[in-house]
Amino acid sequence: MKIGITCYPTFGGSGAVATELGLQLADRGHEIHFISYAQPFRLVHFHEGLFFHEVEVNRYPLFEYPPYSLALAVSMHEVARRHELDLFHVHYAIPHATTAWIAREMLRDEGSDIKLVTTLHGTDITLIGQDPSYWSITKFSIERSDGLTAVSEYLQKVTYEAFECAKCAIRVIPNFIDPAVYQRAIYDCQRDALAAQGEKIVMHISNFRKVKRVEDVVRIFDRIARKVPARLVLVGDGPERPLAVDLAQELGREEQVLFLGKIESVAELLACADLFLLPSEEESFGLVALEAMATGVPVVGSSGSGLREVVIDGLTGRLHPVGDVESMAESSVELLTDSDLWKRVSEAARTSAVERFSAERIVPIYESFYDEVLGEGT
Ligand code: GMT
Repeated sequence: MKIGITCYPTFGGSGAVATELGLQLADRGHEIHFISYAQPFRLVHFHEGLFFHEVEVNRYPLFEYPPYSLALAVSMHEVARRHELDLFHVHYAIPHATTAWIAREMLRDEGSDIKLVTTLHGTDITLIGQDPSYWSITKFSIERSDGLTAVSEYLQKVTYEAFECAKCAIRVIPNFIDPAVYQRAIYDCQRDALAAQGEKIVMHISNFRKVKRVEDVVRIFDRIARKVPARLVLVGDGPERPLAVDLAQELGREEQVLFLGKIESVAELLACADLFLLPSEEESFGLVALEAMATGVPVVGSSGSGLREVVIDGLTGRLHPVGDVESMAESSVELLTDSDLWKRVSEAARTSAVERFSAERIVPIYESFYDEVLGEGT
C-alpha cells in the first residue's frame, strides 16, 4: 500500500506515534510518504520505503497568517498524484483532517479514489477541537473521513459526546511502542550525571502545557523529597516551565530539580528513572507513561481519563484523582522505599506494556483497518 502520513513533526505524542507507525509500515513493505512542514522529530535516519516531503509556505507580506493548511493541502494533492497514493493517514484532526479532505476532493475531481483515515489523539478533541474557532470544521472533517480511529476508548467516548458524531464509526486502535527500543538493559544509564549516590530519580516528560499540571509534579516531588533522598528530572519544554522553576525555588527544591529541556531519545533517560509522574488534567492515552512502563518504570498519575487504559492501577503503577498530590506522593514514597514492591511493579509494567501495546500487536490492526477502508465502496 502507498500511504501519505501527515502529523505535527514537533515534540508530542501524536507526532511520535505517526512517525513510529510510518517506520513500522515501511518495514512491512508499504511505501510511506510523510508530508509536513518539517522532518518528524523521531525520523532521524534514512529508512527504505519511506520518504519525506517538506511543505513550502510562501510568506507573502500580505499574509498576517500564512495559510499553512492550504499549502499542506496542495502538497498532499501533489504527492498523492505523483506517487499514486492509496490512502492519506493523518494524525491530529486539526487541521490535518480538513487539509486531507480538501486534497481528496481535488483528487476525486481528477478521477482518484484515494481514501482518508484520521487518527484522533487527544487535545484535538478534548481541548482545542471544542473551541468555538474550530468545533464546526473539526466535526465536518472527522465526519467526512473514510476511516476514523481514536487512541483510547476514553477519547472515542468524548468524541461522540462532544461532536454528536452522527456518521462516525470510531475504531479504537491504541498507541504502541517498540519493546526493543524501550528496555532498561540496553542503555548504560549515567545515573551519577543526574543524581547523587543513593538518590532516587523521579522523572516527568512532557511539552509543559497547562494540561500536564507540571506544578503538581513539583509539589508531589517536594513531598517525596521530605521522606526519600531523591532528584526530580524534568524533560521537555513549554509554556508552564517558568512556573515550575519558580515553584521549585519557592519550595526550596531548586538544587534537587533538574530541567533538561527537550531531549529526542527519551528511552535512554527513562532507563535511569525509578519513578515516572504524569498527573495531567486529562490524557487521552499517555504515550510517555507507556514508554516508561515498557522501560520498567512504575507510573504514578491521574485517574479519570485515558491514562487508566494504559496504567493498571495497583499493578503497573498508581492512579489518583487529578490534583490529589498528597495521595500521589504517598504512592510514590511507597514505591520508592519498598524494593520488593518496586520490583514487582516494574516487572508488571514491562510485561503489561509489551503484551498489550507492542508494535507487533498493534501495527497489523492498522493494516487491516486500511484494508477495510480501501475495500469499502468497491
Ligand atoms: O500530550 C500532548 O499534549 C501532546 C498530544 C499530541 O497531540 O501529541 O498528545 C496527545 O496524543 C498522544 C498520542 O496519542 C497521547 O498519548 C496523549 O495522551 C495526548 N495528550 C492529551 O490527551 C493531553
